[in-house]
Amino acid sequence: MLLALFIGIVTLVTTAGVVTRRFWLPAGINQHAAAFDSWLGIVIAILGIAFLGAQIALAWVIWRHRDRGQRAVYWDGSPKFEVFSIAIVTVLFLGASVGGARLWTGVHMSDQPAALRIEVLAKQFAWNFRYAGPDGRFGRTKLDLRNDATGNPFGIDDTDPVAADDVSNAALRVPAGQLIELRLNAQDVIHSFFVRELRLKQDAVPGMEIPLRFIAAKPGTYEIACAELCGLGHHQMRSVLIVLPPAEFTAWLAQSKNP
Ligand SMILES: [Cu+2]
Repeated sequence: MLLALFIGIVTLVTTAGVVTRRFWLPAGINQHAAAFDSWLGIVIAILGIAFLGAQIALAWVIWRHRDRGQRAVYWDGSPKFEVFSIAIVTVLFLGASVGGARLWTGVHMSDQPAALRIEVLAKQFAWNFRYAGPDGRFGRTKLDLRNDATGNPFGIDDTDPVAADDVSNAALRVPAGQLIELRLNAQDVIHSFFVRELRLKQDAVPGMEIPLRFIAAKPGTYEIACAELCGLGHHQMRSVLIVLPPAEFTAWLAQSKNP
């Protein structure tokens, strides 16, 4: 009886939190985020109805068959009902993935040329970002030059003239309203680049260079979190995405130099 009441209360609080948007993501900062939110809203509404139905049924069964001193009975279940529920779940899951696929491919598979490419190096437990500088070309790097103590996490080779204007930074600065392409790489284990306001999450895998494209329309500072449990210091692995008006970004890039 008490258990049925408890389930009812937890269900109500959870549902109310989502319906009133108290448990929700922070406001998005681009078109993708808006499209993602409306799709997420549909999926959450469908799942929410299923969740409510299942929890109410559970509470009802617990209350209806509570111990009143009667003999326990055993029920074999109903194959028809099971097949029916599996069919419904299958349709919902396939529908959700087909419906969401367009949104996903729009972000990840577009062949529009990016205005700016930035290399991202994830490692235990920090993020580093590398810009090609005003010449638009990334210079040579060497693994044995990688050194955090000297401020050169990418191992940029200063003897290469192309590398002279390369910029590496622990924060990610991007110009607002332009298509950015990150090239994600990991030095040690799998990490995951996650910015809630962009509604984007992508693993960074050692030995792979994974592209991730986005446009950040609204200037501001947003948290970058590592979304893959990557070791003891995982909770400290964060940085910031700073979205700047394009002119400010160009000025920042021009005055920053390879350390
Ligand atoms: Cu990590």
